[in-house]
Amino acid sequence: MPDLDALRAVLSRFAVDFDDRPPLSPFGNGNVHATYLAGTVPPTVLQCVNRAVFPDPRAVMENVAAVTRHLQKRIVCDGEDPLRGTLTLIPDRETGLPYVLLDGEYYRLTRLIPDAVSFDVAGPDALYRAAGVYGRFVRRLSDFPADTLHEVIPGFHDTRARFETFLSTVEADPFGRAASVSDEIAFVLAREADCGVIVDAMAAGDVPLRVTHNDTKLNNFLFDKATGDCIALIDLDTVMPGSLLFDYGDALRAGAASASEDETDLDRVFFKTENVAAFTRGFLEEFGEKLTPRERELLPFSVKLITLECGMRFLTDYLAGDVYFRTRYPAHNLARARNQFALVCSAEQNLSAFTALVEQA
Ligand code: GN1
Ligand code: MG
Repeated sequence: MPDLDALRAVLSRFAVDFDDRPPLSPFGNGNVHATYLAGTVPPTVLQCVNRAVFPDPRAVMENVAAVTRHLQKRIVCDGEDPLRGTLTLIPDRETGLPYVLLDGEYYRLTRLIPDAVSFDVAGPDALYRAAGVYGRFVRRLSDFPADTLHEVIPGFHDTRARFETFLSTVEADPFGRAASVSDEIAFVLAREADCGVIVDAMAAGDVPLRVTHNDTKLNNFLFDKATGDCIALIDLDTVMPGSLLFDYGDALRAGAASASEDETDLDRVFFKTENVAAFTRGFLEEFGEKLTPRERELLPFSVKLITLECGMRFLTDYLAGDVYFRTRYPAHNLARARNQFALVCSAEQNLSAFTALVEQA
C-alpha cells in the first residue's frame, strides 16, 4: 500500500480544492479496497482499487461512472437530491477521467455523503427502509443499456462455477489446510445440488437478466444519521447484468443476521425472521409487480444460496492462503466461513417461514 505522502500526491491530482492540507485516515470496513477518509472541506473518500479482485480497474471505473450518471438523472426526475442518493465521482483534473492512474494503481475519489452511517447489524425498521432503496435502485437501472456494462468479475454469482473453483482448491490444497477443515468441506459438498438452481433458472429464461448491484450487504447501504432514513446503496463496483435474487438474498444474508459475519460465537448467528419480513415487505412494495413468477418463488431459497456461496468463497480463500478477502487475523476467512454456514443452517430451518413471508407480503 502507498504511504500517506504518496496518497497526498494522488489526492492533489483530482479536480477538487481542499481548503487546507487534507487529513487522511483509514475508513470503513470493506473487505476489498484500501479506503481513506480524505479532507474535511470538502470531505471525500479515496480508494485504491484492488487489482487482485478487479483485474481491469478501468472497466470498473467506466461502469461506476456510467451507472452513477444514469442514477443521478433518475434521482433528479424523482425530485430527490442526486448528491445524496448515489455516489458522485470526482474526475482527474487533467484527463477528466473518473480515476487517477499512478504507477499502475487506479485511485478514485468520491464525495463523502455527509451525516450518513452504515451498519453491520440492524433492526426491522432499517431493513424496511433499505428494501425501498434497493427496489428504487433496480427500478432506476431497469432502462440502463445493460450491454454497455463490462463484466468486471466474470461469473461473479455463478454459484456452480464457484463450487467448481472450491472443489479444485480443495484438491490442490496449496497450504495443506484441507484436512483440518474436513467438516466445513463436507458441509459444502452436501449442498452441491443447490448451487445450480438459480443459474439454471436464468439459463431457462425463467429468471430474467437485469442490471443488478451484486453486493447488497447491509453495510453498503447508507442511512441518515438524524432521521434513520435509508439514503443510498453504495459500493457500485459489481453493478453488472445478473439476477436480483442474489441481491435480495445478499441483503438478508447480512441485514437479517443476528450478528455480523465476523462473529465467532455461532450460537449467536441466525436469521431474524422479523428482519426478513421487513425487507421482504419493503422490497415487494417497491418492485413486487415486476417480478416473474419464478423469481418470486425463488426469493426464500436465494437467502440460503447466497449465504452458502459466500461461505464457500470464504472457505475457498482460506484454503488458497487468504489471497482475495482482506483479513485481520490468520484464520479470519475460516471464521467467516463457519459463521456463514451457521446462517445457512438457519435459512434451511426457516425456509417455510420465509416462503410464508413472501406469500403474505
Ligand atoms: C466483499 O466489498 P465488500 O466488502 O462490500 C465482496 C462481496 C462479499 C463480501 C463479504 C467484489 O464485499 O462479494 O459478499 O465481501 N465483494 C467482492 O463480506 O468480492
Ligand atoms: Mg462495501
